Amino acid sequence: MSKVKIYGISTSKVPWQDKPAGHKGAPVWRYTENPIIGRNPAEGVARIFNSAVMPYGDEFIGVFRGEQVNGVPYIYLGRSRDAIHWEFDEEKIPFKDEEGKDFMPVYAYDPRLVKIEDTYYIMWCQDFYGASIGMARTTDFKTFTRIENPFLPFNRNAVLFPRKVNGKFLMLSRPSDSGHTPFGDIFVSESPDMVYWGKHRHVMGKSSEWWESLKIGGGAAPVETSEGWLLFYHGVTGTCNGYVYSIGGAILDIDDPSIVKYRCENFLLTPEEWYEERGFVPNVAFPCATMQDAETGRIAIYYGCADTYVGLAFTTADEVVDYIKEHSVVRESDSEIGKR
Ligand code: BMA
Repeated sequence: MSKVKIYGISTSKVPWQDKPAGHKGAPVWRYTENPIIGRNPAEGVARIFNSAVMPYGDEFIGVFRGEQVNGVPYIYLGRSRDAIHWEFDEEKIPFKDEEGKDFMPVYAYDPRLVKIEDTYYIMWCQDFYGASIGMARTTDFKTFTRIENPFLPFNRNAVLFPRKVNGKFLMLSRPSDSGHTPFGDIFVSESPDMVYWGKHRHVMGKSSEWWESLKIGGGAAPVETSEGWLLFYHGVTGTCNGYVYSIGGAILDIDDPSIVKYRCENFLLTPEEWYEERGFVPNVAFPCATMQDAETGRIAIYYGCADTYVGLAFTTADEVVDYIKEHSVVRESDSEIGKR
């Protein structure tokens, strides 16, 4: 029985392996059969990574970043019985506009998937006269209706909260530039209707810790717990040979998530395995989803590896919350309401 309570979508079928004996550092450990999705996973798709999954009926469903062989990223639907072995649709997700006409983005990458009430929302990065956030909704994973782009360019790494807070939809995002963005803080915005977004607040910025000293960005949808919103995000450092992406953890105030209650100064996972260090873009661990079981507190983290593979890592709500709290360093710009 988990001491830290998990609310929201929960599945007892969450993939799981026990923590290996002798595991050191943060209480996040990798699936021994990683990566779970290898190269050339579908016809015309060279690599799948940075993807989001969730339970659906008795099985699992996901939105996957598929890098086509021509280099253009798109989103593909995938299904699984065990949340480890995935089968992908041959065609890209067929987005429509509100009138039901085809409305495909020019490109689409880094999708997140969030269910609020009876509707599933997909958000991703796309071209809106520059990199920005695209969004669509579905209730059946057959019809996908694009809704208004929430923000002006340039912006990336948007992820909705899985329920309304104080009657409003909330979404994290990371304002950026048109390139590989050498800066970036996480902000939260609210909306009454998923069309108009405002009341933007700063959530948290980069830190002086090496692994997140350049920029940070939202990752998996925040998990509601009895301690606050548990956020797995990415932190980036710059080296002479490129960026390194690690997974970080923080806990946001449940009623005002612009306030960071705890923020772990240590990374939870940093590229160390061959599939994280070697690939199209080396040294990338990029979390986009979690699945959890409220009863046991088990959490499975899905993360993109080296812009080439999908990896799976495990933790428990009790262990990761304790670790984040024990190693928490919260700066003034994190703990304030984020309005200037
Ligand atoms: C970011 C995004 C991610 C990618 C990362 C590392 O800017 O494009 O999709 O995983 O760079 O290349």
